[in-house]
Amino acid sequence: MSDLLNQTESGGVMRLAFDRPEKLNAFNDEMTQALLAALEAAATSQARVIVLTGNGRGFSAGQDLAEFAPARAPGGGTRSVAAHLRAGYNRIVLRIRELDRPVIAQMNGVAAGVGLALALACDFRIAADDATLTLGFSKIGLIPDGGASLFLPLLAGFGRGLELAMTSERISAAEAYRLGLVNRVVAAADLGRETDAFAARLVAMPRSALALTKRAFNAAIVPQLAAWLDAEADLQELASHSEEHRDGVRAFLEKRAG
Ligand code: T3D
Repeated sequence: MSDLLNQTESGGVMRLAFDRPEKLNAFNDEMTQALLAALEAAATSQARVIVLTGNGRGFSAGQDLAEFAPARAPGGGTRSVAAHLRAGYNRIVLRIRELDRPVIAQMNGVAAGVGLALALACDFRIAADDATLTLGFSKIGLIPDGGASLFLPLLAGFGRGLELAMTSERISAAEAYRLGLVNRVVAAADLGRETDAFAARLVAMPRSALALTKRAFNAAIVPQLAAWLDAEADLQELASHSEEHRDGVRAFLEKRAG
């Protein structure tokens, strides 16, 4: 259990809330491992629906770039980005897809980087009308990871997906809905209530039918997910060795990012 992930359960719904609001719920290693452990425990829990959300004004701003930077600085260590992805985010994505019950991303605020990737890997996304989405990776010399290079074009189409990936344009919840990236957009004040109502509808459905439906969709649409996450991690490793990557992270931390 970690202070960075709040877990509650009621009415058959497990809610996991990222709790680093001052950093827009950017993932450090502690929060990543806490989420992974909670999702692993969810597989054998009584909960029939899992909700992921964030406390404060962010869903998640992705990888904590401050934690990331020292390890990538010249002489600052030998951290392999691919190994980091395989130990954390890739396992989380696989766990979300393999869970035999629906996982909903309740998008309360900005979702960026791998924070957005994890939301895209969920079964459903319900966004507050003031939430925003940005891939962000290209700004720091990276490629979309955490399965985003697969789920983004699946949901938004190849052309718009590629555009969002390459430009890192920050889009509104309404635009995300238009593109098919989120299932519904609700007034920010109603987000919790609307998510609860949707989750309750799922709880009332036959459990095995939902589990088998999810398995069928996975097998039909993302049968090679594990292999793709592995390949994506290798591409990210290549990207992470560039000067553009180091400069991009430095620019963000020095608040020079555009
Ligand atoms: O090894 C591996 O596994 C590699 C994997 C990488 C996966 C990734 O996720 S890479 C992408 C990482 N994320 C980003 O590049 C997004 C960075 N953040 C932003 O671009 C902006 O913060 C947002 C667009 C998300 C929100 O902008 P805004 O203006 O609403 O908020 P802000 O003022 O920028 O951020 C508020 C605070 O959160 C601020 O802290 P401060 O100055 O008040 O102390 C900011 O530094 C902090 N913050 C936001 N995002 C991150 C972060 N701190 C660390 N890491 C972050 N990603």
